[in-house]
Amino acid sequence: WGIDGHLIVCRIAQPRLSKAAADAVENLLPAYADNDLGSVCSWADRVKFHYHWSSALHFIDTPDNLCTYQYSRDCKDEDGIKDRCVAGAINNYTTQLLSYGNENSASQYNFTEALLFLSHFMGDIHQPLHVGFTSDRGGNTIDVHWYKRKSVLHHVWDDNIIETEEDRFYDSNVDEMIDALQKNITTIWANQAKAWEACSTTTCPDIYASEGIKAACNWAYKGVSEDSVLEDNYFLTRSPIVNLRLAQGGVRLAATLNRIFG
Ligand code: DCM
Ligand code: DCM
Ligand code: DCM
Ligand code: ZN
Ligand code: ZN
Repeated sequence: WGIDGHLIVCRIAQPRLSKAAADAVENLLPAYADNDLGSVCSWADRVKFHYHWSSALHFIDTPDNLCTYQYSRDCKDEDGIKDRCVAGAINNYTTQLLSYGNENSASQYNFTEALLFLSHFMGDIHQPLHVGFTSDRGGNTIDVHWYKRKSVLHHVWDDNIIETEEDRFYDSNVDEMIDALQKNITTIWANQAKAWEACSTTTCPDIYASEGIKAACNWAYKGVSEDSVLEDNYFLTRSPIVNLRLAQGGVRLAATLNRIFG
Protein backbone atom coordinates (compact mmCIF):
# COMPACT_ATOMS: atom_id res chain seq x y z
CA TRP A 1 0.00 0.00 0.00
CA GLY A 2 0.88 3.65 -0.30
CA ILE A 3 0.82 6.09 2.61
CA ASP A 4 -2.98 6.21 2.92
CA GLY A 5 -3.42 2.41 2.80
CA HIS A 6 -0.95 1.95 5.65
CA LEU A 7 -2.49 4.84 7.58
CA ILE A 8 -5.94 3.23 7.26
CA VAL A 9 -4.69 -0.19 8.51
CA CYS A 10 -2.96 1.29 11.56
CA ARG A 11 -5.85 3.65 12.39
CA ILE A 12 -8.28 0.72 12.31
CA ALA A 13 -5.96 -1.31 14.55
CA GLN A 14 -5.06 1.09 17.35
CA PRO A 15 -8.55 1.60 18.89
CA ARG A 16 -9.01 -2.20 18.93
CA LEU A 17 -6.02 -2.80 21.23
CA SER A 18 -6.45 -4.25 24.71
CA LYS A 19 -5.22 -2.16 27.65
CA ALA A 20 -1.98 -4.18 27.86
CA ALA A 21 -1.28 -3.87 24.13
CA ALA A 22 -2.22 -0.17 24.02
CA ASP A 23 0.18 0.52 26.90
CA ALA A 24 3.02 -1.42 25.23
CA VAL A 25 2.43 0.38 21.91
CA GLU A 26 2.37 3.76 23.67
CA ASN A 27 5.70 2.95 25.36
CA LEU A 28 7.31 1.71 22.15
CA LEU A 29 6.23 4.45 19.75
CA PRO A 30 8.86 7.15 19.18
CA ALA A 31 8.00 10.40 21.00
CA TYR A 32 7.37 12.26 17.73
CA ALA A 33 4.52 9.85 16.91
CA ASP A 34 2.52 11.32 19.82
CA ASN A 35 0.95 7.88 20.50
CA ASP A 36 -0.46 7.73 16.95
CA LEU A 37 0.54 4.44 15.31
CA GLY A 38 -0.87 5.68 11.99
CA SER A 39 1.68 8.50 11.84
CA VAL A 40 4.59 6.01 11.61
CA CYS A 41 2.89 3.22 9.66
CA SER A 42 4.90 4.09 6.50
CA TRP A 43 8.24 4.33 8.35
CA ALA A 44 9.31 0.97 6.84
CA ASP A 45 8.98 2.39 3.31
CA ARG A 46 11.16 5.39 4.18
CA VAL A 47 14.01 3.18 5.50
CA LYS A 48 14.06 0.73 2.54
CA PHE A 49 17.07 2.45 1.02
CA HIS A 50 18.99 2.92 4.25
CA TYR A 51 18.16 -0.60 5.56
CA HIS A 52 18.69 -2.19 2.18
CA TRP A 53 18.09 -5.73 3.55
CA SER A 54 14.52 -4.73 4.43
CA SER A 55 13.32 -3.98 0.87
CA ALA A 56 12.67 -7.70 0.13
CA LEU A 57 10.49 -7.97 3.24
CA HIS A 58 7.52 -6.01 1.81
CA PHE A 59 6.20 -8.73 -0.52
CA ILE A 60 6.19 -12.38 -1.63
CA ASP A 61 6.71 -13.50 -5.22
CA THR A 62 4.61 -16.56 -6.13
CA PRO A 63 4.91 -18.75 -9.25
CA ASP A 64 3.40 -17.23 -12.41
CA ASN A 65 -0.26 -18.12 -12.99
CA LEU A 66 -0.40 -20.77 -10.26
CA CYS A 67 -2.55 -18.68 -7.87
CA THR A 68 -1.29 -20.48 -4.77
CA TYR A 69 1.17 -19.65 -2.00
CA GLN A 70 3.36 -21.98 0.09
CA TYR A 71 5.79 -20.67 2.69
CA SER A 72 8.51 -23.28 2.03
CA ARG A 73 8.36 -22.75 -1.73
CA ASP A 74 7.80 -19.00 -1.98
CA CYS A 75 9.18 -17.22 1.09
CA LYS A 76 12.64 -16.32 -0.16
CA ASP A 77 14.28 -13.30 -1.76
CA GLU A 78 15.71 -12.94 -5.27
CA ASP A 79 18.96 -14.57 -4.11
CA GLY A 80 17.00 -17.55 -2.79
CA ILE A 81 17.68 -16.71 0.87
CA LYS A 82 14.86 -18.33 2.81
CA ASP A 83 12.45 -16.49 5.14
CA ARG A 84 13.09 -13.20 3.31
CA CYS A 85 9.54 -12.27 2.39
CA VAL A 86 6.68 -10.45 4.07
CA ALA A 87 5.35 -13.62 5.79
CA GLY A 88 8.83 -14.39 7.19
CA ALA A 89 9.21 -10.82 8.37
CA ILE A 90 5.83 -10.93 10.19
CA ASN A 91 6.92 -14.15 11.97
CA ASN A 92 10.31 -12.65 12.81
CA TYR A 93 9.08 -9.35 14.27
CA THR A 94 6.26 -11.14 16.13
CA THR A 95 8.86 -13.43 17.73
CA GLN A 96 11.03 -10.44 18.65
CA LEU A 97 8.11 -8.57 20.25
CA LEU A 98 7.10 -11.66 22.27
CA SER A 99 10.33 -11.17 24.24
CA TYR A 100 9.47 -7.54 25.10
CA GLY A 101 9.49 -7.18 28.85
CA ASN A 102 11.50 -10.35 29.48
CA GLU A 103 14.57 -10.04 31.70
CA ASN A 104 17.82 -9.68 29.75
CA SER A 105 16.11 -9.18 26.42
CA ALA A 106 16.31 -5.40 26.61
CA SER A 107 19.46 -4.97 24.54
CA GLN A 108 18.79 -7.80 22.09
CA TYR A 109 16.31 -6.11 19.77
CA ASN A 110 15.08 -2.65 18.86
CA PHE A 111 11.45 -3.17 19.89
CA THR A 112 10.37 0.19 18.45
CA GLU A 113 11.59 -0.83 15.02
CA ALA A 114 10.03 -4.28 15.47
CA LEU A 115 6.62 -2.68 16.17
CA LEU A 116 6.89 -0.31 13.20
CA PHE A 117 7.97 -3.10 10.85
CA LEU A 118 5.23 -5.48 12.05
CA SER A 119 2.54 -2.79 11.71
CA HIS A 120 3.65 -1.97 8.17
CA PHE A 121 4.10 -5.56 6.98
CA MET A 122 0.68 -6.60 8.32
CA GLY A 123 -0.68 -3.99 5.90
CA ASP A 124 1.45 -5.06 2.94
CA ILE A 125 0.61 -8.77 3.21
CA HIS A 126 -3.06 -7.79 2.75
CA GLN A 127 -2.35 -5.95 -0.55
CA PRO A 128 -3.19 -8.73 -3.05
CA LEU A 129 -0.41 -7.77 -5.49
CA HIS A 130 2.19 -7.93 -2.69
CA VAL A 131 1.61 -11.71 -3.06
CA GLY A 132 1.59 -11.51 -6.87
CA PHE A 133 3.45 -13.28 -9.64
CA THR A 134 7.23 -13.35 -9.95
CA SER A 135 7.84 -12.37 -13.58
CA ASP A 136 5.69 -9.20 -13.44
CA ARG A 137 6.99 -8.28 -9.97
CA GLY A 138 3.52 -8.17 -8.45
CA GLY A 139 2.06 -6.14 -11.32
CA ASN A 140 4.89 -3.58 -11.41
CA THR A 141 5.73 -4.33 -15.05
CA ILE A 142 2.10 -4.20 -16.27
CA ASP A 143 1.48 -0.73 -17.76
CA VAL A 144 -2.15 0.42 -17.61
CA HIS A 145 -4.20 3.59 -17.72
CA TRP A 146 -6.12 4.57 -14.58
CA TYR A 147 -8.89 6.54 -16.28
CA LYS A 148 -6.85 9.06 -18.38
CA ARG A 149 -3.55 8.74 -16.49
CA LYS A 150 -0.65 6.36 -16.99
CA SER A 151 -0.08 3.94 -14.14
CA VAL A 152 1.05 0.37 -13.50
CA LEU A 153 -1.22 -2.34 -12.12
CA HIS A 154 0.71 -2.55 -8.83
CA HIS A 155 0.27 1.19 -8.22
CA VAL A 156 -3.46 0.96 -9.02
CA TRP A 157 -3.79 -1.37 -6.00
CA ASP A 158 -1.26 0.42 -3.76
CA ASP A 159 -2.76 3.91 -4.33
CA ASN A 160 -5.11 4.70 -7.24
CA ILE A 161 -8.21 2.79 -6.07
CA ILE A 162 -7.93 4.26 -2.56
CA GLU A 163 -7.38 7.81 -3.89
CA THR A 164 -10.38 7.54 -6.22
CA GLU A 165 -12.57 6.23 -3.37
CA GLU A 166 -11.50 9.16 -1.18
CA ASP A 167 -12.21 11.69 -3.94
CA ARG A 168 -15.57 10.25 -4.99
CA PHE A 169 -17.10 9.07 -1.76
CA TYR A 170 -15.33 10.79 1.13
CA ASP A 171 -14.85 14.43 0.14
CA SER A 172 -11.11 13.71 -0.45
CA ASN A 173 -10.79 13.07 3.28
CA VAL A 174 -9.04 9.88 4.41
CA ASP A 175 -10.43 10.24 7.95
CA GLU A 176 -13.96 9.91 6.58
CA MET A 177 -12.97 6.74 4.75
CA ILE A 178 -11.46 5.34 7.98
CA ASP A 179 -14.68 6.17 9.89
CA ALA A 180 -16.77 4.37 7.26
CA LEU A 181 -14.58 1.24 7.41
CA GLN A 182 -14.63 1.24 11.24
CA LYS A 183 -18.43 1.43 11.15
CA ASN A 184 -18.64 -1.51 8.71
CA ILE A 185 -16.38 -3.62 10.94
CA THR A 186 -18.82 -3.26 13.84
CA THR A 187 -21.99 -3.70 11.72
CA ILE A 188 -22.13 -5.52 8.39
CA TRP A 189 -18.74 -7.23 8.90
CA ALA A 190 -19.11 -7.91 12.65
CA ASN A 191 -19.50 -11.70 12.34
CA GLN A 192 -16.80 -12.06 9.69
CA ALA A 193 -14.43 -9.84 11.66
CA LYS A 194 -14.41 -12.39 14.52
CA ALA A 195 -13.32 -15.03 12.00
CA TRP A 196 -10.58 -12.75 10.57
CA GLU A 197 -8.96 -12.70 14.02
CA ALA A 198 -8.84 -16.48 14.37
CA CYS A 199 -5.29 -17.86 14.51
CA SER A 200 -4.00 -20.87 16.47
CA THR A 201 -0.58 -19.27 17.03
CA THR A 202 0.32 -15.61 17.65
CA THR A 203 -0.04 -14.52 14.05
CA CYS A 204 -1.01 -16.31 10.83
CA PRO A 205 0.73 -14.72 7.82
CA ASP A 206 0.37 -17.88 5.70
CA ILE A 207 -3.43 -17.54 5.87
CA TYR A 208 -3.24 -13.83 4.92
CA ALA A 209 -0.86 -14.54 2.01
CA SER A 210 -2.97 -17.42 0.67
CA GLU A 211 -6.04 -15.17 0.63
CA GLY A 212 -3.92 -12.49 -1.04
CA ILE A 213 -2.83 -14.47 -4.09
CA LYS A 214 -6.41 -15.71 -4.56
CA ALA A 215 -7.65 -12.09 -4.55
CA ALA A 216 -4.82 -11.12 -6.93
CA CYS A 217 -5.91 -13.80 -9.44
CA ASN A 218 -9.68 -13.35 -9.02
CA TRP A 219 -9.73 -9.54 -8.94
CA ALA A 220 -6.42 -7.69 -9.53
CA TYR A 221 -5.03 -9.52 -12.57
CA LYS A 222 -8.42 -10.66 -13.92
CA GLY A 223 -9.30 -9.04 -17.25
CA VAL A 224 -6.15 -6.88 -17.24
CA SER A 225 -3.42 -6.96 -19.88
CA GLU A 226 -0.65 -4.63 -21.00
CA ASP A 227 -2.08 -1.16 -21.82
CA SER A 228 -5.56 -1.94 -20.44
CA VAL A 229 -7.65 1.15 -19.68
CA LEU A 230 -9.09 0.71 -16.17
CA GLU A 231 -12.02 2.92 -15.28
CA ASP A 232 -15.46 2.78 -13.62
CA ASN A 233 -16.15 -0.90 -14.29
CA TYR A 234 -12.85 -1.96 -12.70
CA PHE A 235 -13.00 0.65 -9.92
CA LEU A 236 -16.55 -0.18 -8.79
CA THR A 237 -15.95 -3.95 -8.71
CA ARG A 238 -12.46 -3.85 -7.11
CA SER A 239 -12.85 -1.12 -4.48
CA PRO A 240 -14.93 -3.47 -2.25
CA ILE A 241 -11.97 -5.91 -2.28
CA VAL A 242 -9.54 -3.13 -1.36
CA ASN A 243 -11.85 -2.08 1.50
CA LEU A 244 -12.10 -5.67 2.76
CA ARG A 245 -8.32 -6.18 2.70
CA LEU A 246 -7.67 -2.88 4.52
CA ALA A 247 -10.22 -3.82 7.19
CA GLN A 248 -8.79 -7.33 7.57
CA GLY A 249 -5.27 -5.91 7.87
CA GLY A 250 -6.33 -3.54 10.66
CA VAL A 251 -8.35 -6.14 12.60
CA ARG A 252 -5.53 -8.69 12.33
CA LEU A 253 -2.82 -6.20 13.32
CA ALA A 254 -4.79 -5.45 16.49
CA ALA A 255 -5.47 -9.15 17.19
CA THR A 256 -1.77 -9.98 16.71
CA LEU A 257 -0.61 -7.16 19.02
CA ASN A 258 -3.24 -8.21 21.59
CA ARG A 259 -1.90 -11.79 21.52
CA ILE A 260 1.73 -10.59 21.70
CA PHE A 261 1.25 -8.27 24.67
CA GLY A 262 -1.75 -10.05 26.25
N1 DCM B 1 12.97 -15.17 10.55
C1 DCM B 1 11.84 -15.83 10.95
N2 DCM B 1 11.72 -16.25 12.25
C2 DCM B 1 12.70 -15.98 13.10
C3 DCM B 1 13.87 -15.31 12.72
C4 DCM B 1 13.96 -14.91 11.41
O1 DCM B 1 10.95 -16.06 10.14
N3 DCM B 1 12.54 -16.37 14.38
C5 DCM B 1 13.03 -14.74 9.14
C6 DCM B 1 12.26 -13.48 8.87
C7 DCM B 1 13.28 -12.50 8.34
C8 DCM B 1 14.41 -13.38 7.89
O2 DCM B 1 14.37 -14.49 8.76
O3 DCM B 1 12.69 -11.81 7.27
C9 DCM B 1 15.74 -12.72 7.94
O4 DCM B 1 16.20 -12.80 9.24
P1 DCM B 1 17.75 -12.76 9.51
O5 DCM B 1 18.25 -11.47 8.93
O6 DCM B 1 17.81 -12.80 11.01
O7 DCM B 1 18.32 -13.97 8.85
N1 DCM C 1 12.42 5.75 13.88
C1 DCM C 1 11.37 6.27 13.20
N2 DCM C 1 11.58 7.21 12.22
C2 DCM C 1 12.82 7.60 11.93
C3 DCM C 1 13.91 7.08 12.63
C4 DCM C 1 13.67 6.14 13.60
O1 DCM C 1 10.23 5.91 13.45
N3 DCM C 1 12.99 8.51 10.96
C5 DCM C 1 12.13 4.71 14.89
C6 DCM C 1 13.11 3.63 14.90
C7 DCM C 1 14.04 3.97 16.02
C8 DCM C 1 13.11 4.70 16.98
O2 DCM C 1 12.15 5.32 16.15
O3 DCM C 1 14.57 2.81 16.59
C9 DCM C 1 13.80 5.76 17.77
O4 DCM C 1 14.33 6.64 16.84
P1 DCM C 1 14.83 8.10 17.23
O5 DCM C 1 16.09 7.83 18.02
O6 DCM C 1 15.10 8.70 15.87
O7 DCM C 1 13.71 8.71 17.99
N1 DCM D 1 6.93 -5.10 -5.02
C1 DCM D 1 6.21 -6.29 -5.04
N2 DCM D 1 6.75 -7.40 -5.62
C2 DCM D 1 7.96 -7.33 -6.21
C3 DCM D 1 8.69 -6.13 -6.23
C4 DCM D 1 8.14 -5.02 -5.62
O1 DCM D 1 5.11 -6.35 -4.50
N3 DCM D 1 8.49 -8.44 -6.75
C5 DCM D 1 6.31 -3.91 -4.42
C6 DCM D 1 7.13 -3.12 -3.44
C7 DCM D 1 6.58 -1.72 -3.63
C8 DCM D 1 6.23 -1.66 -5.10
O2 DCM D 1 6.04 -3.04 -5.48
O3 DCM D 1 5.37 -1.54 -2.90
C9 DCM D 1 7.29 -1.00 -5.96
O4 DCM D 1 8.49 -1.69 -5.80
P1 DCM D 1 9.87 -1.11 -6.37
O5 DCM D 1 10.03 0.21 -5.68
O6 DCM D 1 10.89 -2.13 -5.93
O7 DCM D 1 9.70 -1.02 -7.83
ZN1 ZN E 1 3.26 -1.93 -3.18
ZN1 ZN F 1 5.75 -1.63 2.14
